[in-house]
Amino acid sequence: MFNIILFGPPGSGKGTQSEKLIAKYGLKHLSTGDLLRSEISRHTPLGQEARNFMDKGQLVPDEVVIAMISSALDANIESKGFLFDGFPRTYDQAEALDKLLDLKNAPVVVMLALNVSEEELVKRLLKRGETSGRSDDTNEEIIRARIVEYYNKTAAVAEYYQQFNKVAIVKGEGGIDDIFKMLCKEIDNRQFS
Ligand code: B4P
Repeated sequence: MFNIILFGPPGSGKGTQSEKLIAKYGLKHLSTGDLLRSEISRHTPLGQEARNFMDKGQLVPDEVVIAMISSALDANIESKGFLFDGFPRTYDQAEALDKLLDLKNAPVVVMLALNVSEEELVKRLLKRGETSGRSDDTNEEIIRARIVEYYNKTAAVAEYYQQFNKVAIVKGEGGIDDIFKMLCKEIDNRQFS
């Protein structure tokens, strides 16, 4: 089993690149953003709680997302490996993920970190907001709040994996296929080394 984390600020292309990576490597895609939006659309109590945070551009509490990931891992025990998209987003989530994966004897192989400038992020998310119907993508103030959350709480996750020498930084601006090729190169270097 091999596990990959796709990391980066909101709008850096995690969702976009995840689709291509899971198709190539046959991994199970676990996006906490998608899981939370599915809870919201099904009007579950968890979804209602999550929505209050997401609509303000804030992170959903750790215990909620960690429990969600834990059950998703248990439900996909036969998987060849996981692509974590948008998780972990805090230091505590990173520690919790390591513990969960230790139990399965299946560590994270690499954290792929997409690097994109703030102005490009805002531009992309406002553009997506024109068609996505996502309430957190239509208001520039909320988008900037998400980016601030990222720098305050999420950027530290890269430091966590850096101590194990597992971070690969990839430029997330340019053509989608060119970025995909750079991500694949980083994975292949580790998978077969
Ligand atoms: P997410 O669903 O994870 O989404 P995201 O960060 O907004 O976007 P992503 O980086 O996936 O962008 P995409 O590829 O789609 O999070 C939403 C919210 O959920 C968070 O704010 C938080 O409240 C909550 N949440 C999720 N996980 C959580 C956790 N672990 N803990 C706590 N809370 C959590 O790309 C964006 C746009 O850019 C797209 O329109 C795409 O077409 C475009 N694009 C992509 N690559 C491009 C390129 N190379 N050039 C030009 N455009 C590009």
